[in-house]
Amino acid sequence: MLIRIVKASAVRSSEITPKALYLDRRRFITGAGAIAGSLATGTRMAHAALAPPPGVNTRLSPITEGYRKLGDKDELSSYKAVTGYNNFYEFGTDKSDPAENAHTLTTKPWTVKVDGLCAKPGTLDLDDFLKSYPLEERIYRHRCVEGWSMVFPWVGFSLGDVVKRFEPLGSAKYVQFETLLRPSEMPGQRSSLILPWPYVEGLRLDEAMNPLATLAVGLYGEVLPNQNGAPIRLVLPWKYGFKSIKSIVRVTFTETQPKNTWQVYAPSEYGFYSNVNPTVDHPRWSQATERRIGEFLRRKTLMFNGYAEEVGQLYTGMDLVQNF
Ligand SMILES: Nc1nc2c(c(=O)[nH]1)N[C@H]1C(S)=C(S)[C@@H](COP(=O)(O)O)O[C@H]1N2
Ligand SMILES: [Mo]
Repeated sequence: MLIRIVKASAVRSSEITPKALYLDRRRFITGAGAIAGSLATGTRMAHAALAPPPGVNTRLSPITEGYRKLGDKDELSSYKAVTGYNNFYEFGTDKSDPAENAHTLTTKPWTVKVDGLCAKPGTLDLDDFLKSYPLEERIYRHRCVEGWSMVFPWVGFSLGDVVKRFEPLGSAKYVQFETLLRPSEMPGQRSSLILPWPYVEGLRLDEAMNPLATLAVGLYGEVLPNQNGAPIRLVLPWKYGFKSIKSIVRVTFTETQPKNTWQVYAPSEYGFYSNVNPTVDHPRWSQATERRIGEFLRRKTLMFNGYAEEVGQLYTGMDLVQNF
């Protein structure tokens, strides 16, 4: 089973955001690099209009304002869309399955094992571990390889700060991540036909150190809903969404390029780097455009999802077509 193309009719904008709210929304998230007061105010207003319903998930605090450079036409996707239209095959392959099924996942207690080529390996209790990382809100575009996208505020911190703490050895060139394997709570894992389990992903170490690379524990100011990868997941906004692995239980430093699930499953269709690139089509569909969830017309996909300035230097001299 391969990641499916989403039909434009699958989600109508009226299902995502009630029309009155949609029309009411102030759209001030503009201007490359603009982190001015007016922008902050605009973002807060947008949040007020799109905020999660009260009492759904625990509010996180304190949160400082992090990266939020967006384009003129980028508006926040609604909380309902962000938490109701998901890919998390451990809970089923339909977009609505994770929201329906992921409540069965126990996220406390949660431990993350760190091993491989590093000076400070160990097993961390997530609650303790989180205390040393101040939370930031980062607003990113999120582009799935299937051709749809969203924009929304994550809560988290830099992956690079975490990586440093484990002191990777000079021989460590890559880092691999692994999702929880718990078929009793993850119904999709009861079938090996869906994907090989557990889901794994990898990055080159310098990619992991890029300031955009985020470990997220929340979104829209709240604790991460299970369907979005609770209690901790990666967010790599310049790469196709499948690189942003959910519900992480293990981090391993390696010398050789680690496996990633979608590449193992279909090597002719999915690669290791998987940077968003409108000039390299998927063998079965174009990547030149995308559908922003909640919008009708498709928009152009941007090189590195619009983050070329921030991450382009990681790939100088590389053949971006060959290394899809
Ligand atoms: N463990 C795990 N991580 C995963 C996936 C998955 O099926 N299992 N799906 C990926 C894909 S294809 C995308 S697009 C994003 C979706 O994240 P979202 O549901 O929070 O939008 O998660 C990624 N991380
Ligand atoms: Mo995806």
